[in-house]
Amino acid sequence: MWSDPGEVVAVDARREEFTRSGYLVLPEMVPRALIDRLVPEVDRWVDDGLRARSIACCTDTVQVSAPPVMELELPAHGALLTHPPLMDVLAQLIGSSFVFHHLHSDRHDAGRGGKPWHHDREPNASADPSLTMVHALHYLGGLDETVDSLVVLPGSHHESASKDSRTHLGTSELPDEIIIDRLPPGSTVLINSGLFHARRPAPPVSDRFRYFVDASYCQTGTQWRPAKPYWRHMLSRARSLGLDGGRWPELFAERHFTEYTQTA
Ligand SMILES: O=C(O)CCC(=O)C(=O)O
Repeated sequence: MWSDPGEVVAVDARREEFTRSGYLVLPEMVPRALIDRLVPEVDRWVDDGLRARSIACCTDTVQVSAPPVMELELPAHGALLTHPPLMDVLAQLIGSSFVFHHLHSDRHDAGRGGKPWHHDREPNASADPSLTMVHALHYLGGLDETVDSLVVLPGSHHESASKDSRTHLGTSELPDEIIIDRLPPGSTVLINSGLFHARRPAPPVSDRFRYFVDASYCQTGTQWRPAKPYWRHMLSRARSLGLDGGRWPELFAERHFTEYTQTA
């Protein structure tokens, strides 16, 4: 297949930058028409208690089966999960063989408080640090001074550190951090899941909602720890809904996961 040499150089540069810094900002990755379908789905997810039920299915000590509805069964969420431009960037960054890990959807109210410094990388069976897990953080309404910002610590994904090794720092300012607080609607920040990041609260002066959806994907080549006890059901529904569009044969394959174990 013919490739434009300029495009090859741009892709290489993007991959190198992502490997070095651990993040990549993709302004307006999500088109307006999809945002307009996603926002009412997020409202329903939160207001009808579906989000709370799905969390309870993961945290209750007596584990019930799957929740009545999962995020990926909401049609626009399913479309976002495999949005073709997003899939193409992921393939450029981590290669074309990757598996879906989880999808979360939420609506943040002003004054809810931030989320302390942490990373989200899950362990894999071979403890292979060279295999990459990526989180796509989607800001449906964008980011500005009225809502909480995202802060990242470039390069921190190269450390071997537990998820919560900086949690005691809260959302405080750290040397060399980058603040991401101005993004147009529909922007996505791709992070290496091992990158330390935090949600830093904005002053509670606005009542604007912050619409936030995140999806994560793992490079194949080992078995990853699943995020939810009903992970098999989740992958099976994604397959039966045909979310991969016939393009991504590994995306919902069970063989890339270990058994589920509950974390503390
Ligand atoms: O809300 C954000 O901008 C980041 C959220 C976050 O850190 C997470 O979901 O792990």
